[in-house]
Amino acid sequence: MSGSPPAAADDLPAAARRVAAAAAAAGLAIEVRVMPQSTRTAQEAAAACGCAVAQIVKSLIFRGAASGRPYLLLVSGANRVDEAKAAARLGEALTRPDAAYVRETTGYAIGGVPPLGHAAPMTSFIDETLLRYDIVWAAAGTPLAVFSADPRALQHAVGATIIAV
Ligand code: 5CA
Repeated sequence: MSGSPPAAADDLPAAARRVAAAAAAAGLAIEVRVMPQSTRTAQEAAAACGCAVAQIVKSLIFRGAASGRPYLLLVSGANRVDEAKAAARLGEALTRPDAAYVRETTGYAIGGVPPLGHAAPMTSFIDETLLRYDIVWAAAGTPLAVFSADPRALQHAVGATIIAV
């Protein structure tokens, strides 16, 4: 694995500290790594982490078309969400929100949105293909920060329902 050694908690950006605290509160022990190169996209994160793109957890926010409420979909970096299929599973049509909505509902900017530690809890789902891996990597609050986890432990910590995307 490339990248910097784990940063001491005090050295982490505030957003990354929020993610680490939320993970700890949910019983998930993580070490946040602040990488020297961008992890803004799944491809960049895979290159920085030295893993397959499929092992990158994209934390995608969708907006319920009727309810206006946010949904979190944790999706493998190798997969795209079939919105019609997801809508059928979630029980309402979905729209792709703008960056402001993502920041409002999660508390993080796009490119750093983590799978947990959001401004408010939201209904969450996880792509079943992520569960095939021993280790997956997710954003830790900033476009340079990541953490690794056992996908099953991450699923439990988030309280995500397993779906096929
Ligand atoms: N740090 C990486 C790897 S974990 C990461 O956050 N990847 S991501 O896929 O979860 O976040 C990028 C996603 O944000 C894109 O896939 C896209 O769905 C969304 N996005 C990018 N730009 C915009 C935008 N302008 N408005 C709304 N959503 C956007």
